[in-house]
Amino acid sequence: MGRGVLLRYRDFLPVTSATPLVTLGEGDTPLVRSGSLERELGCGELYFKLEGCNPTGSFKDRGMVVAVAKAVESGSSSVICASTGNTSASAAAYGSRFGLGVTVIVPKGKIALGKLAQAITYGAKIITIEDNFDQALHIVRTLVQKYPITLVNSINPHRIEGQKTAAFEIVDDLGDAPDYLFIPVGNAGNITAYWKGFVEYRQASRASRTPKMMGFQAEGAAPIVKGRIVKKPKTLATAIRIGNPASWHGAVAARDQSGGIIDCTTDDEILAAYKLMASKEGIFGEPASAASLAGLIKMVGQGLRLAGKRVVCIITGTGLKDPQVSLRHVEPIPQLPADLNVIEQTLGWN
Ligand code: AN7
Repeated sequence: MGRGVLLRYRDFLPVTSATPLVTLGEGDTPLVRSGSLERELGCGELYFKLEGCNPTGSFKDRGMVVAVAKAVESGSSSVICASTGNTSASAAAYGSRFGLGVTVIVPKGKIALGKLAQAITYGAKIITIEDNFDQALHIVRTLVQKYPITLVNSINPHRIEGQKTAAFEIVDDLGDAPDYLFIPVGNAGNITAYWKGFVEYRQASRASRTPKMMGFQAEGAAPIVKGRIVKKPKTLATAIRIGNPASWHGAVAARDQSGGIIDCTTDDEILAAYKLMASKEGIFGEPASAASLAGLIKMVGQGLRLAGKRVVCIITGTGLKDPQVSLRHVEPIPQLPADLNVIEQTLGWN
């Protein structure tokens, strides 16, 4: 507990005697069994993996700790990333922890408030651009050609290495791989990483099988589903507002090798799952995270039979990151004087 992924899974990671084993306590996140949705959806067993419990509130910390440790090991003094928000928060945190300079480039107005607050407070140098994530990543790729600075987006293979540890944890917790894994897809690094983790654990005989990988994009940002780049991606799930995923091929390989699918859900389906997960299970994930549950609901609606099956939904980030989505979609909240009678009347309790 609290050892961090570098120490816990060092045998499966690019850890050498020169790698600093620093941690903020990432990994070891809860795998929580569903209280009610499992029955409603007819799953044998349904679990949520709460990646929002990582130190900066998203799964990015698993990969960032490895990428930043390797950057330090190689003598780098600064890192850079493009981000829809969570990668920048994580890079800023681990960069400050390891004493590195951090620069982040994010799309203006399209990153959730909590994520921006994190990057600011951790002390990163922040640039916003009047364009989307894909363009920010293009700029970052160009900058690292010109300056001695380490790129820590998931095209850095150390990020994928760290993120695959979430698959290890699921197998360690369940005793084997699940039948199905539902996961949001944006830049597609995470689905690529999970698949790598499940395959490596099977090869190491820690698991007897691998799950079907069920990836879900947002309908307005679904390049892999459509088979072409989306120039102007649109979705309220800003974390996955990505039109040209860097790990496109990794996602397709995960889908095809596992016998899974990559599909999309509408923003309305994402919002419904976002509310359902909170109101029925007590789990507050961010909108992008709800794409996994929205995808599961969609598949069950289309006739996927999950009786007797073990299903895991990855909840990639905490809902606290993006309170504005919640507040925008709420009924008006009564504002009353501090008067017991009026409050009782409004509650309908008298
Ligand atoms: C909560 O932070 O791309 O498919 O720049 O923040 O591995 O990209 C975030 C992605 C899912 C999609 N859920 O994962 C970024 C960024 C949440 C996320 C994804 C993201 P990938």
